[in-house]
Amino acid sequence: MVAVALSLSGLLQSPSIAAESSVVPAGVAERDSISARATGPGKSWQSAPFDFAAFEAAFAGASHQGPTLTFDQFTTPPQASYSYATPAQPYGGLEGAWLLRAPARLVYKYPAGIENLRFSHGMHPELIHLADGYDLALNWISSEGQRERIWLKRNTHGSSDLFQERQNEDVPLPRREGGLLEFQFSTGQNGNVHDDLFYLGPIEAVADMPYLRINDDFVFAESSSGPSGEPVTSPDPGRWLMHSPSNIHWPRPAHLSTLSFSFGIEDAAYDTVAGNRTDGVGFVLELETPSGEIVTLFQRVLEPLQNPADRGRQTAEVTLPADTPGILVFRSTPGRHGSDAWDWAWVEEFSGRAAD
Ligand SMILES: [Ca+2]
Ligand SMILES: [Ca+2]
Repeated sequence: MVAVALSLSGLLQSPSIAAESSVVPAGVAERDSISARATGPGKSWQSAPFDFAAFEAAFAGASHQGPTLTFDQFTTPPQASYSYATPAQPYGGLEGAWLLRAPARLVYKYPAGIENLRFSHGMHPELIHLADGYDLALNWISSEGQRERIWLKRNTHGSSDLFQERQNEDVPLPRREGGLLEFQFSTGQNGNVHDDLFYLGPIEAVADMPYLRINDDFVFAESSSGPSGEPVTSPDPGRWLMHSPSNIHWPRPAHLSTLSFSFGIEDAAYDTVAGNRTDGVGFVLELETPSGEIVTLFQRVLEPLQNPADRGRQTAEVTLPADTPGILVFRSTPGRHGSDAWDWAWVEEFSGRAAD
């Protein structure tokens, strides 16, 4: 007699049992329609579809843990984390990675403006000869609940010589305002959850454009330009080189009420022993309104060679006019004496406060 268990985990005691799943483009099982099927001589059985709603409801009140999504010096934990059979737990084999079992979901706030997402995943090394693999999809979920597939990978024996290795991904993210980013793991080509123990993380978000931060939101510049016309560069997280003349352009966020930042000139720019003699750098923040009017919000010239008070890190906090749309422009200029020699300026940590 063939014993048939109706739970997915029970069915998996038999290697002859596969799961039946609906197929969406590229063959990944939809998360609400996985069911298991058993066949024997002249007979077959099929379980009820896997009840993801009940599965996720069982996590009510639980803390949702998993790999953090890192951007520069900022980290974001998952808003929700669902892993079959056991909760996500840190993986000792790779710093920043967590172990999960398919089916699994991890949900983060969608990192608007992020250009690429880099992350690692892979089968637990002790199970690579036992498991048949898993599928991983990245989805955007709109605030209305619409789901759009961004990327898909089938990590299955035969799909890649790299199956047994750590998978290092670099996925371009489409620009989306708001919504959620979902990592969706399903049980793979044959729908078999047996030994589907894998890891995910660390997850790193990448964007080159300067940003300003308003609480947990990042607003990325539309454009920037350094002295040679190339976009400004960032030697350290949150810091941008503003050798004169440079500029950064942002669309003015409607709810932005104040903007603070730090700025300065490298010590080496006025190292007279080395022969370096900057004649000063101007720093300007302007708002260009749709009618073409330029509203100067902040202006300061630093002449550190002559004025010790102008050396080192300076800070500013600027109040923006309410209800005035436009383009925010931060600029560095050659200063009062007009030379751009040794004008090694920088700016960092644009931090905004939203109107109440
Ligand atoms: Ca599998
Ligand atoms: Ca100068």
